[in-house]
Amino acid sequence: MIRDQEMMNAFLDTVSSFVRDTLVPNEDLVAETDAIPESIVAQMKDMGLFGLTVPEAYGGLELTMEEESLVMFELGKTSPAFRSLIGTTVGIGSQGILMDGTEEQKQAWLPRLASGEVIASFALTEPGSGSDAASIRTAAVRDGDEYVINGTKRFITNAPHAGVFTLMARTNPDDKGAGGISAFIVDARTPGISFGKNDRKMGQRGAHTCDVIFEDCRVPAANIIGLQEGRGFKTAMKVLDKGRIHIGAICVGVAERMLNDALNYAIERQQFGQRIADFQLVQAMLADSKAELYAARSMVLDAARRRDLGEDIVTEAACCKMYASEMCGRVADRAVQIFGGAGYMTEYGIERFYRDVRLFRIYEGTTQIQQIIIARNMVRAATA
Ligand code: COS
Repeated sequence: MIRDQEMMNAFLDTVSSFVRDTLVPNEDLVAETDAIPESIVAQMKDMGLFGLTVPEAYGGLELTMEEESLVMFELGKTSPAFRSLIGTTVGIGSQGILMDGTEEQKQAWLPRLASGEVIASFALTEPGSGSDAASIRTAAVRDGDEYVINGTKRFITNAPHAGVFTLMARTNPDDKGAGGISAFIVDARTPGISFGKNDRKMGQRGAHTCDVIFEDCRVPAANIIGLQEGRGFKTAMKVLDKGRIHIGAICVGVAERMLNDALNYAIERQQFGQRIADFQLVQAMLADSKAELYAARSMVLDAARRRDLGEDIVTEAACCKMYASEMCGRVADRAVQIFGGAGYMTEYGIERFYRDVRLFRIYEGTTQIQQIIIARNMVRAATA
């Protein structure tokens, strides 16, 4: 759903110019220094990028899912590290508070998230719990008006920058599954929280992840999202459903960038006395990429529109995440192939994208987890 087409077009133009004029020229610097310059972070705040999904009542832009997807198509056309910086605040770090939080919890955090003053992070994954999210062991034990939290969270995106965590922890040790989990809002400055070293990753330099360790960390009982124990797993799943459409949209944006770079290279590059763009085997790679990109874009927009209408989109969100991230991987591979030897060389930039996009098939639920979600829902619907 697009609320005001004219305003949306103006905002998309602003994002598109920002990507072209500011972010793209800084891609190499970000990769070399493993950091996004402060001046760029400030511009992102000014543009409202941290508050894309926060309701206007709390100072955000309140984009619909369709609008958010269109913005991600644009923001995707540069190094994924830039999107990653706003990604957890716009998505998985804030949406639990928005979806299931009390009014007081929303008032306390959403305005500061929308302005970019505080970065939100989503702490679900643990050393022993990745795809099997219901098996988390981080424990939250009630003690008067507080919970005492102990455990380790792993690979937490933006943890080194976070001001607040949406933390999933087990409040009922007798329930080893999804029902024993609660979601907490945890101020990152709470005593008892420490951070591991930044992880060294395959790609996405400039985006940071690390372990977050909770040792006798005391969190007020008033910080359980929605003040209800045992609802945390469902909150996490709802947050991830939305996040998966968002990731699908980003994959479309990055794939468009890579395909565009490959097309320009194929037009410029001469071999056997002609430009390689005129060779049919190169054309096949361009055409397959274009068609798959179009399919992913259409899927994302369809799922986003359905979500805006209030439909159940669990299956569609998983389809988007699976198809768009796999498509993005294939486009990255073909782009490197079209660049040939240059595709393997750092200075041409395409090898960096090839490494950067590998993560999309893994985080927020691997391709295999999406397959399980899709097929389970099919079987359930057919046998209900
Ligand atoms: N929305 C709302 N509720 C949901 C839900 C969703 N999308 N998916 C599951 N639930 C509910 C179920 O209805 C069930 O509730 P009841 O017990 O009341 O029936 C409960 O949650 C448990 O669901 P389920 O039995 O399906 O859980 P599983 O342990 O089988 O796990 C998967 C389900 C595999 C889908 C889940 O663990 C998952 O998404 N894993 C990947 C995690 C991930 O993406 N990690 C990335 C880390 S963040 S970057």
